[in-house]
Amino acid sequence: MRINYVKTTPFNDQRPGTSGLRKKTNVFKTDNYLENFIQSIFNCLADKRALVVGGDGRYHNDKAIDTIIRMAAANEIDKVMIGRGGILSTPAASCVIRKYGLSGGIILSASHNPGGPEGDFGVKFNTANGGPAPESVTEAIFRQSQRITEYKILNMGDLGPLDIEHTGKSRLYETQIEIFEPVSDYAALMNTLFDFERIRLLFKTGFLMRYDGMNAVTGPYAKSILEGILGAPQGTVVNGEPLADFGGRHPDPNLVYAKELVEAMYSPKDAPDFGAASDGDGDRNMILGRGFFVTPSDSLAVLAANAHLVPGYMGGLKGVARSMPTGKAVDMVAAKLGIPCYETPTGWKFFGALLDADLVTLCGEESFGTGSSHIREKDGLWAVLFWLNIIAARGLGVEAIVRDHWMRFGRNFYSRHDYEGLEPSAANLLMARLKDSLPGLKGRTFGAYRVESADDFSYTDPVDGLISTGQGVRIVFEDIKRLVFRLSGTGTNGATLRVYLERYEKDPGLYNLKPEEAVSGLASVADEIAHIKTILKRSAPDVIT
Ligand code: VG1
Ligand code: CO
Repeated sequence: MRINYVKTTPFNDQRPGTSGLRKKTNVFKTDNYLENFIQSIFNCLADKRALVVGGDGRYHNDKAIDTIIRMAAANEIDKVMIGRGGILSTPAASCVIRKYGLSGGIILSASHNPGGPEGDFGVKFNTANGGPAPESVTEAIFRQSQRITEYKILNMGDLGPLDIEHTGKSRLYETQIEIFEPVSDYAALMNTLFDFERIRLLFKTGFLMRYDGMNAVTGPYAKSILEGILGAPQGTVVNGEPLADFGGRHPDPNLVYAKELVEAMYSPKDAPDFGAASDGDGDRNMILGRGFFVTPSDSLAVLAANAHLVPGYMGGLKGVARSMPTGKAVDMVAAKLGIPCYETPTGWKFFGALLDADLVTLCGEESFGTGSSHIREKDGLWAVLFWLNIIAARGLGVEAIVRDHWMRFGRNFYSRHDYEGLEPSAANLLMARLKDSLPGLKGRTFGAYRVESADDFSYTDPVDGLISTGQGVRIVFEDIKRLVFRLSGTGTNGATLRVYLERYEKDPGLYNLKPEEAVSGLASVADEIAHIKTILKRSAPDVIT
């Protein structure tokens, strides 16, 4: 075995977005593309003690992992831990980094984006706190990627790829290799947070659940924890096998892409009591009751309001945080609990700083992401177990818990409209014009809606004082109604405009409105203010969640 020094040409498109570097799989397969980015990460590593590597099992996962291991050995990383079979969910990676005090981790996933040769691939780099690298680090990696000329990789001679299918320790060149069981540490952590005994009793009484793994990474985790440890009936977990093409699914747990689960939960006969799904890399969650959908913004609020029933959170919450576009339901809970509520830009790294400083305990995003101080990533299965714990402790179903929540706090109707595959020039034009119009909006009235404030969100991190500007346009109307506009940082097909609509009501007579009915007035105002239809030449959003 010897080290090859391979010439590479720098790339200009390796700036990681909201959630790592995400590109079409074909781009990652072009010569030196992955290698260039990985070497850039290694060039920025001050601490080369130990890394964890794993992914969501999507197409190209195995090849990329083999490349990364050989590059890690050539770059003199002391130790590399690899999830058996190359499988590791994003939350489990965060758990392992923290538990074993590693220098960081490399997670291969494009999250909820489809996989396969025509789909997407991605690389995320997490630091020693277990969370996504902060901007200072990702920018340094990006600068490296633009100027490096060479990468180092171990030449295995005739040995072929390293066997990662069996757990155990070995040595590769000077690097210690440990293949570990990807579920164990994560399951042990969950056991410290939730009342597993109580959840076991719930399943014993015949409580029926359906968990859709979407043929992505969480299948093995859910099977082991739900069916194995907690005694849910066999078959509770469906689509539980991680597949390279996710079984042709779009592994995004929402009402559109988790259609099978939604149909089962809304079936007039024999719908299970509780339904849930996660995304490609396991950090997102969707929560359903029988014939009932819980918006992610409501879910965060319900978890906060019921946290005292869950062992890991019984001591109380330090504070809560939500991303700016996320509905304000959790704000109402924080006010009642008398704890701070932080509003951050989109992306988990901002929560990481608050969690590290012990300012918050729970946090969440409208995009089906919820998490807590237990790790530094959002955590799909954790949210599902949290819900199970609440259901078991309260003896109420999902719908009853949410309706009771609305009676106490009011209802935040919420909807997100996505316009996908846009010409970037059109999307940028819309945002630019919208920003230009902001100063004139205050005090103006659109139908029944009077603008209270309008700004381009900028965030000052309370911990390090760093300022992030241009984080989305928010237009606040009287009586807690809001519109938010921002461009996606994770799409790989042209640009995506996200319009977030929120309307708060505290009249129980209105609680049965359908969310789309409730926000239809706001949707018209959004078009009037941002000229969506004319600038984008679209008559309706592509996806509503
Ligand atoms: C989307 C979501 C955002 C989330 C990000 C990463 O970003 O809106 O809330 O943090 O994905 O999630 P954007 O920029 O496309 O809106 V994941 O599950 O990819 O780690
Ligand atoms: Co994800």
